[in-house]
Amino acid sequence: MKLAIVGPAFSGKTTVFNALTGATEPLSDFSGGGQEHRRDVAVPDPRLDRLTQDYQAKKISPARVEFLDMPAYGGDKYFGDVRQHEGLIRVVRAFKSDNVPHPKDRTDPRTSWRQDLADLDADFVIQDLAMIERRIEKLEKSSQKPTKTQKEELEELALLRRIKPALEDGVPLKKSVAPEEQPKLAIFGFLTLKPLLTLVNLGDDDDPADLGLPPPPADDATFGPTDEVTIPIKARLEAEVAQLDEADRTSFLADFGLDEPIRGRILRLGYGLLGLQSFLTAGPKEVRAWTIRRGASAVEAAKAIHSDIARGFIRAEVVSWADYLAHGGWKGARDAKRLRLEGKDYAMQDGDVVEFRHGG
Ligand SMILES: Nc1nc2c(ncn2[C@@H]2O[C@H](COP(=O)(O)OP(=O)(O)O)[C@@H](O)[C@H]2O)c(=O)[nH]1
Ligand SMILES: [Mg+2]
Repeated sequence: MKLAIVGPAFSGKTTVFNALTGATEPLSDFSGGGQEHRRDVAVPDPRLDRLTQDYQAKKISPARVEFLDMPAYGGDKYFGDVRQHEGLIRVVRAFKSDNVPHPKDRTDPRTSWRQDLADLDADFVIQDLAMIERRIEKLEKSSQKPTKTQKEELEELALLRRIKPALEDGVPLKKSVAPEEQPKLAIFGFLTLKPLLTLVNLGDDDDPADLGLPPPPADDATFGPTDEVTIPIKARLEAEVAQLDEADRTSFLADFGLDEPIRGRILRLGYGLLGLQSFLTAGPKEVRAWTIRRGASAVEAAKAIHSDIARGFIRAEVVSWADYLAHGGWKGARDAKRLRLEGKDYAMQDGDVVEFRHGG
């Protein structure tokens, strides 16, 4: 999973990056666009800890997520780069500081974050519209000639003409295009179709309610790719938290009324927004979490491990995570007849513990 951090200058993007990855990249000196940073992090997963213990595994391989802290906001190259990413984390500023300039001189944090978000929404719409217009223009010319691809070109042209008006009204494609039609548009990398998580960056002592933020969602696991989620973050605090060791972390968080570092939460939300889930494999050599689409079949899951396993697929032996816990592990679940033999088409569930049988 790859997530790009985007937003206006000095909103706290690099601070968020440091909070999410534990890096200590230098913050903006306000002279310009800033650097690009990239870092991979392990997705914390208590299920893996349990498996490691049960199997006395030598190696633990968590799922990984890559974060990219994008430099200066704006310009064709910037938006071209953003298009390459599977999901976006937007950061807008709601902290008050006389030392940190606002690129549009918006000084009241209670209102500025909403204006900044509205600007970002509008920019994304404009970028997507420009892309559609360029493509329509090109197709109008080329689809006149009878060629092998003429039929597809005409279909694409019709589709683009159909989705354009809503965008002209400022409606993101995620809202105007039916979910089952959205995959057809994947090749364009439209910005308003991207899974989106918005972080409103508060000062250390701010209360989200004072800034008009909606109460945080109760269950992070319920979100999917068509949802848009906005949550508060105290990025500067969280970046400090990321530098503490386990013992200090808990008391530091408690002092600020927080119950866990925000990284875990953002990863959970990211998984949901990108429509992803994990399944688990376990043995004495290695326990491992694998990332797949929600709704992926058993044979797709097998392919995530190795194409040979998918090719020679015989069956999947599956214990759900709930059964694994309820029966004290794989063997207990098997003795209680909770081990299931599933075929290629079985729809994988988050946390399934799996052994694939394959031949050849
Ligand atoms: N008070 C306060 N300042 C912050 C917070 N987050 C970032 N800043 C400050 O804002 C400035 C810009 O932060 P940076 O992460 O470099 O922003 P970027 O340009 O979006 O990458 C730095 O001086 C930070 O110390 C925050 O949560 N509270
Ligand atoms: Mg930066």
